[in-house]
Amino acid sequence: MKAAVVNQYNQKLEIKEMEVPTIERGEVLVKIEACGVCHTDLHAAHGDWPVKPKLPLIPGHEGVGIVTEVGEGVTNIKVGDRVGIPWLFSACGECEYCLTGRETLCPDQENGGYSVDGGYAEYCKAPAHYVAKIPDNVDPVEIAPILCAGVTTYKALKVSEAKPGDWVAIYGIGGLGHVALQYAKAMGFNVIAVDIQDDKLELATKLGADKTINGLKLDPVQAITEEVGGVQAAISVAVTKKAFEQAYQSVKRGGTLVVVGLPHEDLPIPIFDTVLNGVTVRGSIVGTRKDMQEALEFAAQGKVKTNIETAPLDSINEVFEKMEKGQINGRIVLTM
Ligand code: 8ID
Ligand code: ZN
Repeated sequence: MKAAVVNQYNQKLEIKEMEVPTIERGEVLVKIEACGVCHTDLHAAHGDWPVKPKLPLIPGHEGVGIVTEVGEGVTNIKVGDRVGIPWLFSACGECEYCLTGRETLCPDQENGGYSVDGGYAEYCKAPAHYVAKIPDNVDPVEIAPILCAGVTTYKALKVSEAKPGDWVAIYGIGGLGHVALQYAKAMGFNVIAVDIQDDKLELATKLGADKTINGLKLDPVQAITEEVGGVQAAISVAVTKKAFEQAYQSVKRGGTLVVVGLPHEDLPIPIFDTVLNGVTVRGSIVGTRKDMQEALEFAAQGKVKTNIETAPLDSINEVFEKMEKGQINGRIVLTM
């Protein structure tokens, strides 16, 4: 099979022929149709984070495809089913987090396209209990970004505890942000989209954002304070510290900053303001299998639509280059 492989951090990916994975008990083999390119994959290829991915690595955690083989003992998935292979590749099923429906916090989890090989390939294997069943009648290419961008931002909005009618700010209208704002609208929030590029803000308006702010032209904190008195929740899915600082400052008293983007920097949080204003800062990592079902359902019902462009698998290095330069509006999805 053809695959895109990270051999060393900060080097171009190699497109090479590899063995199709052999499945074991409880696993399924998936012929990948499409795989979205998440900024996390770029962090992985750069070895940006404290926890490093395996090497060599086939990245990709937005892979969608058709099951061609099922291992012994698999009862929930059959050959011919369309499934997605997400970041939460597997969890132990036994720890306090798994037992309380918080499997994304499992310390023994594996991560697709990070600790194990992912979807930048013609085939990928995964445990049957952790693949996402893709609803009927959706386009496999369009649905791919929901596997990470969708579920992650849907979950972040849920844990923000904002209520219908509240103002919510989304910082960073990229792959995650452009679906975040649609989930936010579908959940009944008023949405302010913040980015540093006008074309991304035009897309945000088209997708339903109530207000947009270009952070290079206007101070978003001042604008948000003046226009709506601060937001109940700010979700930062940008990849710069500056956006996180501004997102924190945009939150009104009693509000929440949800930290989702993962720039390799620290976020200095002022103790005095956090205490006096009763602000919550919380991290949010992808979503559980139940969150995934819900996030996919929003898309299947047409309430959330990804803005995608396709590219062949072997153009991954150019796709990464575009991502680094901020030249992708929405998501690029690799097709096999
Ligand atoms: O579960 C999680 N927590 C999770 C899941 C998936 C992805 C976290 N992530 C992380 C990724 O690893 C990455 O760090 O979320 C971040 C965003 O991923 P993405 O949406 O896939 O990246 P992108 O498409 O490149 O979009 C980034 C956007 O941020 C904007 C850019 O213009 C772009 O639209 N942006 C930047 I960079 N600086 C900004 C600023 N100062 C900004 N927007 C507003 N203000
Ligand atoms: Zn991702």
